[in-house]
Amino acid sequence: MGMLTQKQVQFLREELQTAQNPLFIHDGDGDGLCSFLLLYRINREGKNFIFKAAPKLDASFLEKMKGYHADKVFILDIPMVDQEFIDGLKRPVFWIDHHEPQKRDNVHYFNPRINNPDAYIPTTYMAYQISQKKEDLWLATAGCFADYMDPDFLPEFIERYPQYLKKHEALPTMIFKRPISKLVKLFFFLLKGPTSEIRKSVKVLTRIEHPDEIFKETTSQGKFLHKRFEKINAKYQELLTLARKQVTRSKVFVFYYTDTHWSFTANIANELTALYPKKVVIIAREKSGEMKCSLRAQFPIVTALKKALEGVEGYGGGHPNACGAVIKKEDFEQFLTVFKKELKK
Ligand SMILES: [Mn+2]
Repeated sequence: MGMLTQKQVQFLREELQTAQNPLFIHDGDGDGLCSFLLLYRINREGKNFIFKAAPKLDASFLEKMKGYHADKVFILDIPMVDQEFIDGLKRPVFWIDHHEPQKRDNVHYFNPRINNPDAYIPTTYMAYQISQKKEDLWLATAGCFADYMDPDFLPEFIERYPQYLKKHEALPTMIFKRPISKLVKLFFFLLKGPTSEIRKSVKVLTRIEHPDEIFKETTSQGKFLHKRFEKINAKYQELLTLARKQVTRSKVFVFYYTDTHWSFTANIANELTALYPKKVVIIAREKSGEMKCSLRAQFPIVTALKKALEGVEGYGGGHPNACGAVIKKEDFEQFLTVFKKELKK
């Protein structure tokens, strides 16, 4: 299947155990955050750095890393890391990821796609293989759902937390329509906003033992997170409602997005795709004469995208069902016309 082998799990567990002050550099999304929380909660040692400039971690971040005085560095859910960055750390580096496999030296690299190109194993899944702390099952489930994976331990989650999910259903239904959807969004939304608030939220998250602390406000630290979540979620729901009002009968739904402060594009695109499974959802934002687009569907679209990009000034690509593209503003209408035609083929 492509998950970590027992030997790899053992190796990583030992490396964590013997670390005095590990630094966890993780992606700024639900999978990245849950991976960090799972690994941190094994020994409660070390610090985290949220990497928001995805996809590439390069040498420009080295200076910042020095301040952490880490003895080992764990890189989680980050697609690309420059060789210069790895070498510049001058520390043992452990890199766990599940994007396109990369070739680098001087790093312990774990990626399920090396041996199985079709494997879809979020970083959280591997982090939970390492942690195996039953009390953190809720973090493992939320992180896998955040990256759109239906993990094999889900029946156990349903048994332990029926108030969040009563039964197994289609993935989009569980992620967007059941109470667990709030738990999944939590790990995205708490990473938005001012850095000081993000840092505080993550610190509090490391100490939460049960999701009810948050959603039923059974502890003061849970209540703090819930308040902050509700504030951000209100902005998200407002945007989602606005988007839904603009849906037409067309196969392609383009939502023009302007707000730059709260970056909800990926979440909005995912949720709209779940709500309108037969449509292609394009979230488009204009920036310096170009349309920056995030495209999603529950069916393959990348071939139609590539064809539609041929006749215009622009570029793009990605996964079969989820792509990104940048198109010159003047060419955008023409791009859409060709894209719609290509989708019918
Ligand atoms: Mn991921």
